[in-house]
Amino acid sequence: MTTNTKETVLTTCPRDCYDGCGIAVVLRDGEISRVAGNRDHPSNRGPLCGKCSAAYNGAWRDQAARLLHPLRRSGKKGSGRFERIGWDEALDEVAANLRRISDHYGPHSIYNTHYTGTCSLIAGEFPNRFFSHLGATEVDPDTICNNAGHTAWNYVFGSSLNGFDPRTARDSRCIVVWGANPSTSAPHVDRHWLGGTKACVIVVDPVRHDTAARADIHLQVRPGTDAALAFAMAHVIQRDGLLDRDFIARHVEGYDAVAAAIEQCTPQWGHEVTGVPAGLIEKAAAIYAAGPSLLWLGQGLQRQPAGGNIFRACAMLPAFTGNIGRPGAGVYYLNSTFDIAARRGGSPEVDAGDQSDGAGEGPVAVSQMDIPDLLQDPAAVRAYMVWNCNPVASNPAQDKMRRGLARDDLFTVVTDCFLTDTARYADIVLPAASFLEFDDLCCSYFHLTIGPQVKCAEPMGEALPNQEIFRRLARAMGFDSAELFEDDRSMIDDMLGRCDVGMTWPELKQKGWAYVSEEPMILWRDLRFATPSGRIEIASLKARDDGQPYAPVAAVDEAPAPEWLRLLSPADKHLMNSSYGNDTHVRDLMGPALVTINPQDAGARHIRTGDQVVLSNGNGELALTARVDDATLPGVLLACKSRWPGLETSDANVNLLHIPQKTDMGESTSVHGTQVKIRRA
Ligand SMILES: Nc1nc2c(c(=O)[nH]1)N[C@H]1C(S)=C(S)[C@@H](COP(=O)(O)OP(=O)(O)OC[C@H]3O[C@@H](n4cnc5c(=O)[nH]c(N)nc54)[C@H](O)[C@@H]3O)O[C@H]1N2
Ligand SMILES: Nc1nc2c(c(=O)[nH]1)N[C@H]1C(S)=C(S)[C@@H](COP(=O)(O)OP(=O)(O)OC[C@H]3O[C@@H](n4cnc5c(=O)[nH]c(N)nc54)[C@H](O)[C@@H]3O)O[C@H]1N2
Ligand code: SF4
Ligand SMILES: [Mo]
Repeated sequence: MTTNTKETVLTTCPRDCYDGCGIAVVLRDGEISRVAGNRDHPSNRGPLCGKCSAAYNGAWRDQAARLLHPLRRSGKKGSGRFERIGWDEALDEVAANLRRISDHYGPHSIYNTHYTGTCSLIAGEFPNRFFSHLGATEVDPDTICNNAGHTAWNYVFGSSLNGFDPRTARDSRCIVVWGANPSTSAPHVDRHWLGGTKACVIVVDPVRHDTAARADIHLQVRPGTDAALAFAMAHVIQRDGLLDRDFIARHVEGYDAVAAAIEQCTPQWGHEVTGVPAGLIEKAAAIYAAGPSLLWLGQGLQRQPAGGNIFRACAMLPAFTGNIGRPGAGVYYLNSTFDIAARRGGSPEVDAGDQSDGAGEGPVAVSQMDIPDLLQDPAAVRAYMVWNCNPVASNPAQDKMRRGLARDDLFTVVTDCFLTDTARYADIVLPAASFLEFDDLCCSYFHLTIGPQVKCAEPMGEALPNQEIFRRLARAMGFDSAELFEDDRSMIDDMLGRCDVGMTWPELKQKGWAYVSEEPMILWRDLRFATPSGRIEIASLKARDDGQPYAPVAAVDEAPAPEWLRLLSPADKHLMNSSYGNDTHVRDLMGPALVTINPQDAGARHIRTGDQVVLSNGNGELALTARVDDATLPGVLLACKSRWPGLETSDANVNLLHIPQKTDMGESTSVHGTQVKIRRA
């Protein structure tokens, strides 16, 4: 007798993506046959993005691509030669090394580096309890991505994690997307949210990407000049009587500290320093001020040397026009959807737990920008514990990263689903289960939705979810604190209870998603801000105490010297950071690594589309294929991030050229401030 069953399981995409899509997994006879979009989910309303459709039906379910067993290095570091070992042996070896290093040199010489490989709550946070207990040094995760923006908006609003509810756009007359590229980094937000709005869409970006091309107004600003653009827009608002003086008097600190500077920043001056036509500055400012307006500041925007100042300057626009806290008006960087859901209770995040008191000192965080250098120093870093990230592909100074990881006296453990470029340097590799293989909770950081991550299959080979790996490692270390062993279901029930979406776990699994509230939320409605004054702080004593300017300044980055160009390396349409870079179908779609160059710069160097070119700076040289296109400004190159270095003909990706210069605040990456020369190969 043949059985022939078909079942659909609703789950959620846990990638580091604004969209937070719903997934429908089709099981035939209990086995996954297709991973597709959940058409009833409010974010995607149909298919998944192209990259996930490919990878979730490709590499992520391919036994030949996945890591199936713990491995011990059997060749030179980086050679990728390993032998299969058992879990007990692997964990005992890791535990013995961590104990040895901790006892001899202190636990701070063990570095915990992680980020958003999976953003599901337990798999993304639980392992930090282990490292916190151990007293390891944390590599501050946000410093590779968005910490300048967080730091700046903490000064201004007292939080960078409370944005707007996208559904409030039904009341908006204007939506500004500033330094984000949703057509790539949030494809369903781009299609359904921006695509469906009647509001005037204004995009501010040096690149005419698809969202910019479709916008009502595109302000094609020179990289790193956005603070000046914000000041010039504020000039128009001030000059034309568009300030909301009542709102400023009640809710804003520091208008007086910038009013004189704004007076100086005419649209004509703005044009000269930013490249944006004065008429467009006037027009955009008037439409924004009339409101109700939404302002979305992208993560790309703050990956500039003065990214923090840029964020503080942009905040003047909502603060001085009252475009926050009412229907259709608001500001957005990221939504911490779980925190927003938990307003009525405590925070539902899986917190990192108590710090070890045995170690005598709590973990200190260091910036990702310091890691390439620190890895060269045997006295500083003795163990490098990597999970949920791929630093060889994603971090700056790729060459130096590899040299550091090649150190024989560095004990490296990598936990991943795949044998990444970083994993190739590991002493011990631990195989992680994928999101299709265990239960967890997910949320979107744009939409105010929470979704279940539902187990659809047994983990491949001997892979285990992050949380189970670190429970077992805690046992191998002889730790006995109860929080290190908490089980998944108890954490899920606890978080669901605290975030109060009115659904139990079985109900959430059935429905596939839940909104934090049925009706659109007006975030910041009470206009109470967690700043020292309780108001929006355009000028900030706290910032000044931290060595920052008291208020934002109308400064721009110095223009590159002759022959030098700015290199932008934002999100790649076909990848999720470096994830999917090993999927064969995705690789076919991507083709060779490209650099886009403006016809003017190309002509001066006799470069044509399809030519091999070499990009160079103090870090080294990288060969790419040229694409001549006026989508980028003269003086600006575009080459997307995060291809797998080891799969490139040049054995490197664009991070070879990324110099780890810190932003003005938050010790964060300024990758989009990178400068290079370019020539024909
Ligand atoms: N040039 C340039 N570089 C950049 C940027 C840029 O704009 N330009 N952007 C930066 C930004 S914004 C970010 S966020 C970083 C991202 O950099 P990383 O944090 O390194 O992100 P990924 O490269 O995606 O690496 C995530 C890894 O986690 C693995 N993974 C997925 N699910 C799981 C799981 O359940 N368990 C475990 N253990 N592993 C899992 C994936 O296979 C993948 O290898 O890159 C930064 N690098
Ligand atoms: N397909 C795909 N989606 C992703 C990711 C991915 O790798 N691939 N990564 C995810 C992650 S980790 C993140 S952090 C987000 C990032 O997504 P976004 O927030 O969209 O940020 P980026 O992709 O870094 O860059 C967005 C835009 O910033 C612009 N930009 C750079 N410098 C400046 C400047 O000085 N001024 C202005 N106005 N604009 C500037 C770039 O030209 C680019 O178009 O995307 C997430 N989504
Ligand atoms: S990566 Fe983003 S767009 Fe793609 S399926 Fe996941 S949530 Fe949706
Ligand atoms: Mo990121």
